Amino acid sequence: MKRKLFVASAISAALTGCGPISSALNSSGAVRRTLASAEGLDHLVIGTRGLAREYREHDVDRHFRVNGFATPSDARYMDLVAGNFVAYRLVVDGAVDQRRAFSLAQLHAMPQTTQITRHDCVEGWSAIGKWSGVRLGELLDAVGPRDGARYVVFHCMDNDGYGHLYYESLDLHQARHPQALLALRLNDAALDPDHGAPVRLRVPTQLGYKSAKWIARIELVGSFANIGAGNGGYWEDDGYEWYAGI
Ligand SMILES: Nc1nc2c(c(=O)[nH]1)N[C@H]1C(S)=C(S)[C@@H](COP(=O)(O)O)O[C@H]1N2
Ligand SMILES: [Mo]
Repeated sequence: MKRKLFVASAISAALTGCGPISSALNSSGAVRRTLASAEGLDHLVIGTRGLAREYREHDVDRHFRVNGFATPSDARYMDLVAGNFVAYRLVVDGAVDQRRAFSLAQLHAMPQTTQITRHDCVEGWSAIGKWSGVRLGELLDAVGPRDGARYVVFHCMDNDGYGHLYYESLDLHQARHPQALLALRLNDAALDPDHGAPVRLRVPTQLGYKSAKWIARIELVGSFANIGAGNGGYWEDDGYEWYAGI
């Protein structure tokens, strides 16, 4: 996995124009066009545009491992759990035509998709789960990204115990990947608190830390420079790669 990440950065470094080879070639229009689309090409080579493998029912790990920060235990979250998340609203705002606050019922009323995919944690373990919910692209269509929107930021309800909230981000291209899912269900049951209830992200084409649990708010932005420490995610702020394609 480390090697893949290294290869990914090596390719993007090669394509974003460092070094003498690229400067020698820079005068060519074709190369300039290639450089301009380096981000897209990088996805193509590494696989964000490809589909993650989908498995069969009997491959599903019925006891899906729990990992990451502790399940929120503050009064707000406990009240939501006690009330079966009826009071929950998924706020989607920022650079959108129409700010929305979706109830769980509204999310369930949108077209649902199911995927049986493998979750790969950077720590070296994997688990196969059956996830159902709303394609992130569907939600984006409902709010209408405005010109200038580039990233989709997921603000979560948990924190590291030192006051830093968990958050993650995808670019709009990754967010429209057909397997980028706002999961409401895991293994034929409503998502449970430990796995990120009521709404979590599932991005099977990227490492596990991208799949944000306990999402409270989705914010569209032109840049994530002013969010957290500015690197696009909690673990990214600690040195992890923002691009976590596998
Ligand atoms: N909000 C939030 N999302 C998170 C995390 C976290 O600590 N907080 N951990 C991430 C990591 S590193 C992994 S491997 C998965 C674990 O998901 P699981 O508990 O359903 O296995 O959630 C990801 N999403
Ligand atoms: Mo992870």
